[in-house]
Amino acid sequence: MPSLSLTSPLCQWALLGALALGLGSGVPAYGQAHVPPARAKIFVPGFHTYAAPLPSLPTKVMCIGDSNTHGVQGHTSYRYPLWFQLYQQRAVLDFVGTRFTVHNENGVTIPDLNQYSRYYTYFDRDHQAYNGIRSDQIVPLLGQAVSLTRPDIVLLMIGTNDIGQLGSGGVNNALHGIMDIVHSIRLQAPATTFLIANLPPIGPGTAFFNNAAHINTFNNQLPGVVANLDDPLSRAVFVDVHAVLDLQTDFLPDGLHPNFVGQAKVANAFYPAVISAISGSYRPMHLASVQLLDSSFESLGLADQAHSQQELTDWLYHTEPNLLRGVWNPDNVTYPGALGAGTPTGAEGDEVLALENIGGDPARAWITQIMPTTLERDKLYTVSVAIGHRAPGGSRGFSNFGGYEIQLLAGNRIIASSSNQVTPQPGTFETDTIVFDSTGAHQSIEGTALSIRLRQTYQQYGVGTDFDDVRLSVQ
Ligand SMILES: [Ca+2]
Ligand SMILES: [Ca+2]
Ligand SMILES: [Ca+2]
Repeated sequence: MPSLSLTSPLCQWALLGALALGLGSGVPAYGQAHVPPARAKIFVPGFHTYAAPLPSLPTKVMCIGDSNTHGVQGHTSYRYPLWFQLYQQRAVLDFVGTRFTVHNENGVTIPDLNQYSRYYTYFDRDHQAYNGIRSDQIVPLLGQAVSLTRPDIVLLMIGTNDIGQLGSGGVNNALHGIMDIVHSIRLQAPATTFLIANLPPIGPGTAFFNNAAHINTFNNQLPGVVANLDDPLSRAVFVDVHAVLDLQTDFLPDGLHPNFVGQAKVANAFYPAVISAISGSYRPMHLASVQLLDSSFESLGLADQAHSQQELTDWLYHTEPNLLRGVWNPDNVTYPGALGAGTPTGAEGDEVLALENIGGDPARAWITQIMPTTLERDKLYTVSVAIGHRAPGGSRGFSNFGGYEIQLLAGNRIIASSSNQVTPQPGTFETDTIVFDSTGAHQSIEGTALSIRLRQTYQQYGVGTDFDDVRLSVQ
């Protein structure tokens, strides 16, 4: 591929554009901005989500769970010893989450600072854990936190409250809850590595002790569930914390929460898996070829004017109540040329993706395709998508243009995007293109899975946008 020198007209364009956008000296965090000759648009990778220069990107770690992650009775949970263990190894980490305290129990809102003397120093207190919570209850609480932080690694230890509250039924509840947690996180952070722990034993001292035997049933089944969740592009790895804990020595008097010693043992169990997730063996795999499936939304084979909300197998959906998403086969009032199996002007085939706003904010709604290919250095990635603007009077309605955003992600990071850069004439599709030049791409995104996301952006009731002919080329 041709390389750009700093003095080339294209590169000057890029720098001017970056300044005009208020991005200062705008050194791209992940690779070089590249301006396609045909259309002078500027892409400064990383600035969509990370405003500050990031010379060394930290790996983002989200600890998710119940009180044994939240911290109770003046204890911090395993997060504290794990943080310092990793810190000593000079791991560049950011614990992430929207919560940052231990549980308020009997008026105790902070850990015992005699035992946890570095709590208010450089310990990163951010987490996503909730005292007393079951796996099914935490699923709806994760969406915003994950979309804000897009963790690279999730540490997950949950199910004790499922089993404590629900007895034998808690086993399946927790196993399914863990699957739901993983799936819901992947919708927004498709290349996250999951380190999933089994459950500590339960001793006398808690009402949960009646159900203690079910912990073993759960723990026996969990490795199989984790193996099924494992994916080359989003690893799921089993972590055995049960084996390292001793009910006699490692628990608070309630028999439920590991004590200072037990927390360190839990941290020890997670530690090698976190190191592997950061450094190599659990990172998402490299795969060879680019492939985009159902890229023209033709898989349902709909008749003229038919609309279906059936989810497409090859796309992942993250929807909000106000977004009506489906596939339809437009009529030729909406798009001239679309009669029967005719192709709308600027589209491909006779069916298109339809994202329609039925009442408000669809900003967090999108559909995603994760591709079986990973980001490599010194390549030029080009994504193009045909965007459709419906002419009024057609069979489907929603003819006020709904706007759009196209995003290209590497791992969980947006490396290029375009929002409403083209406005097609009513009754036509116009193609928008985004480009990412991976020359000098930061090593933290090299080898991460590529994915493409499509969104509808305008928030008024009654607007709609059609999408078609999604393409990715690598040169
Ligand atoms: Ca943090
Ligand atoms: Ca199509
Ligand atoms: Ca048609």
